[in-house]
Amino acid sequence: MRVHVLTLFPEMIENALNTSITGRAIEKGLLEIDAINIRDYSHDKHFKVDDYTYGGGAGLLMKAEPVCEAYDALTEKLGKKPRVVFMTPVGETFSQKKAEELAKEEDLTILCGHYEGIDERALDEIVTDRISIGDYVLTGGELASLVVIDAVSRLVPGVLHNDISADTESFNNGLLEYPQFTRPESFRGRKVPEVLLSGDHKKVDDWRFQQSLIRTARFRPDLYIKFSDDNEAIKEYYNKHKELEEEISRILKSEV
Ligand code: 6GU
Repeated sequence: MRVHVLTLFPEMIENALNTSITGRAIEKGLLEIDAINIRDYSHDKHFKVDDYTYGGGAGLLMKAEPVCEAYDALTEKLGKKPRVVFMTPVGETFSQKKAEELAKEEDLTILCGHYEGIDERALDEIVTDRISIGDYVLTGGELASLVVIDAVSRLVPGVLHNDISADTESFNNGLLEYPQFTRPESFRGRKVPEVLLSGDHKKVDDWRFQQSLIRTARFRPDLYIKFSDDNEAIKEYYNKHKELEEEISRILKSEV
């Protein structure tokens, strides 16, 4: 997968992604990061890329020409027009589902704004998707784009060590992940749950499933309700595990 990032801070993108799992994916040729400096497309002899906003107001806005010309140079080089994601708090909230959708693209372009944003006409010209990473405001789109690129690249085949780890994790079945433990067996008096030492895989799987239900109910009741609503399998499961059903009801009523 190739990710083309249009930004005023290309080193911020490169430095972050050359590390750890994404760094190894780049080395292995599974992921290519093409950070394009919008400033290289400035018309100005001082390489200016921003200006005051029409109608007044504080702050500077990124100009349309350098953004669109950086994009034009990219489409010409690629010989096609890839999807362009604009990172903005005025966008749909990023999700695992959106990451899965973007991971199918061979070429993905991500546009990062800075200052007060980008001239709307540049966005109208090139943007296909607007993504926010949550309800708070960042100084620019770069950090947000790194979140998206990280989430997308771990879904590219071969990027993670084994394909199992991509689908047993939080959100894959709509529940949060169960707690995990490694050596030592006892740490500061805290013991690893006995069942995990039993070697009984069926019991381990069942314990993990129950922990996922409990944690989802506690930390993300919204997700728990989405999961359990109209879910015949879980209703049947609770018929056989009345104590668990009661524990979860108490959690949802915030009695624990
Ligand atoms: Cl994508 N950009 C900025 N500047 N702030 C944000 C954001 C994006 N998502 C949440 N806050």
